[in-house]
Amino acid sequence: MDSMISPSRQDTISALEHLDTRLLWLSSWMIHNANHLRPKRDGLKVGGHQASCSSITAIMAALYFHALRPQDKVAVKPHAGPVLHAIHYLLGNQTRERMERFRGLGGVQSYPSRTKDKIPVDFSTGSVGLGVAVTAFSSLVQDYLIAHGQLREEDAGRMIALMGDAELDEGNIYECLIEGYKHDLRNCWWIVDYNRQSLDATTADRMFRRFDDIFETCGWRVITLKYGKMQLAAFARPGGKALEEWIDSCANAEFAALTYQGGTAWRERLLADIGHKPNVKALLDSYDDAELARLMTNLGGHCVETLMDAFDAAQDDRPTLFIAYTVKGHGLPLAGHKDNHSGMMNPAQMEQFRLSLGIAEGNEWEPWGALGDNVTSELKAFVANSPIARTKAEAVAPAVPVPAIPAPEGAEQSTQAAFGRILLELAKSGEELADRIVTTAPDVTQTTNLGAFVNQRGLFRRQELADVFHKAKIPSAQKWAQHAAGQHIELGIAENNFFLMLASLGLAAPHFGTRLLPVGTVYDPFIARGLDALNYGCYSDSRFLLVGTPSGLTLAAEGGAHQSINTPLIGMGQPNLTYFEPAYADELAAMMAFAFDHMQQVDGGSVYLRLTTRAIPQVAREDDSWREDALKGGYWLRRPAEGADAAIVFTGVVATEALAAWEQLVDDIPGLGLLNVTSPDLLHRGWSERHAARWSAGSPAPCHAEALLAPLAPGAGLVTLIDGSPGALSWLGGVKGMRVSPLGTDRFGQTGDLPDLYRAYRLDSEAVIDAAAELFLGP
Ligand SMILES: Cc1ncc(C[n+]2csc(CCOP(=O)(O)OP(=O)(O)O)c2C)c(N)n1
Ligand SMILES: [Mg+2]
Repeated sequence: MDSMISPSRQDTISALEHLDTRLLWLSSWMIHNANHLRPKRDGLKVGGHQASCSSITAIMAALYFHALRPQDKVAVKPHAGPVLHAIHYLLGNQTRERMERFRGLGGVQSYPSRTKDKIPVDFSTGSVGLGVAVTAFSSLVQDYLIAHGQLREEDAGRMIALMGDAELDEGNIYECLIEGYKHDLRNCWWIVDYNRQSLDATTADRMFRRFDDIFETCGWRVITLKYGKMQLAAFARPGGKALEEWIDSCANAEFAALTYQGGTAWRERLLADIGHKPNVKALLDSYDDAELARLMTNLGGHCVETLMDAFDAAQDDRPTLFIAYTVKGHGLPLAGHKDNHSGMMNPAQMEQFRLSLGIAEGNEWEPWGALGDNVTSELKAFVANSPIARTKAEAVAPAVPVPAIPAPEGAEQSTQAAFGRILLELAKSGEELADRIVTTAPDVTQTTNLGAFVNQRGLFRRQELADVFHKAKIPSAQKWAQHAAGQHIELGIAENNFFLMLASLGLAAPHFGTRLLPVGTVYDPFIARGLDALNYGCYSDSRFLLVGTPSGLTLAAEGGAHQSINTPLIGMGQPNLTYFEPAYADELAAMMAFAFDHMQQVDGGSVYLRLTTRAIPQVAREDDSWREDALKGGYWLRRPAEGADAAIVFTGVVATEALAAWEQLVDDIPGLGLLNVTSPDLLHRGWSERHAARWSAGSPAPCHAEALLAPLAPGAGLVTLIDGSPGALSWLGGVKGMRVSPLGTDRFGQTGDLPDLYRAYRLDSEAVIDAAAELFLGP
């Protein structure tokens, strides 16, 4: 039990109002300092969004210092980052030094960042829309953990998004709403800072009420906070009804413009429009110009009392959308101007603002500057006793042991089929790892070979759903029963949802202190559809195994729209994601064991496997010596002779063509090597890190690419071959100054069978032989 006596309602309101003002001041000052006071070295704009902060300070004061419980998690709209830091400054979690370095190296980040900021950030935000939708998926993850006995129901928190109204234009919001409804979403609040301004302009009036309809259709409760208490009091007075009707019918742009113009303009306009109605003039006359401006902008989202009551009244677990009406730039001279998104107070305006708050020069960073001893100590106590102050730091979840993963047997195998078999064997094993695997796919479970795992482990759903086909005894290879113990989360065909689901699952360890090992499959070309969400997950340092399959031109008959070309470059270019492309099933098994371990390492990350449905002859191994090098990015399938003049370098499924070409060429090019690059990504990273280390860490060791290429003669020739962008391998020539003839796909493919396509797009052994001839004999 809390020994503290709860503050009275009036004391709470008064404390929250003070905190609202502190947050407004500190966020404005942080941005002002970075733009106007801190010396500039590069002539570039620093930026920051005072207007975006100002419209949400009351909402954040009421949420953080009143409604939020220690187990709740919040995504803060990107441009309110400074408000979040100001909150943690008041809580004692943020330093003045870092706030002084807002948007500078090592300082407060522009947008809340889980990994780069030093304060607790539950969800990164930045790319609008994603930070909102991710809260719904995290709520689903929470339900999954409860159903699997990894989290107690009483520890369930609310997943909350504080969002800008323009985020409601992002398609990923609606994809997420639909998925949320299917999965019976709960414990989720989205609070819209409904300032009716985006970056460019004021937002469309026509959307009024439409959002309510859309969300209610998807099972949400919608609570609109349009008026503040001061407005409600005015509406209750004689003439007030007319004023309320006028506000309700006022267009967004008109309201914004009048807000910017201030009290005199409000009076003129109101008198002209409704001054003739009974009691209106007397009502307006009872406010001076400044009060009238305050009254007209006393919207629900600026009234801490209204916000507090609304939050207090929504204590069940229904997903709830709060539409909190606000003014962008509230309380600042920027208020209402349509261009205020990047607008900033000039030094004179900032000075005026400081004076209006009674903050002495030199005291700008004081957390409680100008409040007086009594108020300061009351506020300090209020903040210290707010539930958020009891939030614990994220725990480090215990690691799940990774067992040996044997390679599936078979003389001919595709990597995709091998993937399915490895998961099936894991599903049948009693390994703890298998219990922590959660699979997911955007409506491609069967075609990406997750089916066998799902048959074993079932689909996850909070409420049991029988498999109708199974019950009716209709033969089907796939069991589709859904229950709380299931381990596959089936998603509709929306790749953005898929990547956000993976991001949320992969954050289970830091968010909930217990590990999940998410495995998601997607058709390789459609990674592009969810690329920003993939990047979002990686930026948040979420940990998952992404399987892109089938991939490349090798998909053959399905044609150019389904054949992925540039995904190797995506895999190479994406930080926090290690890309592997196995040729053989035993490589895949090694990579999956690596992945499950890497996903749990402190300095680990996520892994991307690019697979294919083409079965190829497997190679006989003399020993396991290939394995270590394969996990570093490449190994010699046929070792070159010392001083050899050439090597064939390949990645993935075209191993067969590379091997055939090697067999034909080896007599003519003595000592010819055959290099299997299992991860262009790791090889390239190692190479660039080695160069960077030269400047930072003394004498760096040779990288793996250098070590691999060391036996070749200086100036040797390399023929590179990949079913994807040739750029994924052609850079290898730069490692030791070798000539390269790069083969790969650099045009959209078309339908056809493999011999035709490999011939037309130059992926067959003939192409390798021709390229080798060109290297040595000239064109
Ligand atoms: C995906 C994406 N597109 C564009 C932007 C650039 N951008 C930043 S804020 C913004 C509009 C924000 O408006 P709103 O969400 O209403 O926020 P507020 O008015 O509270 O600042 C845009 C377009 C972005 N951050 N992310
Ligand atoms: Mg807005």
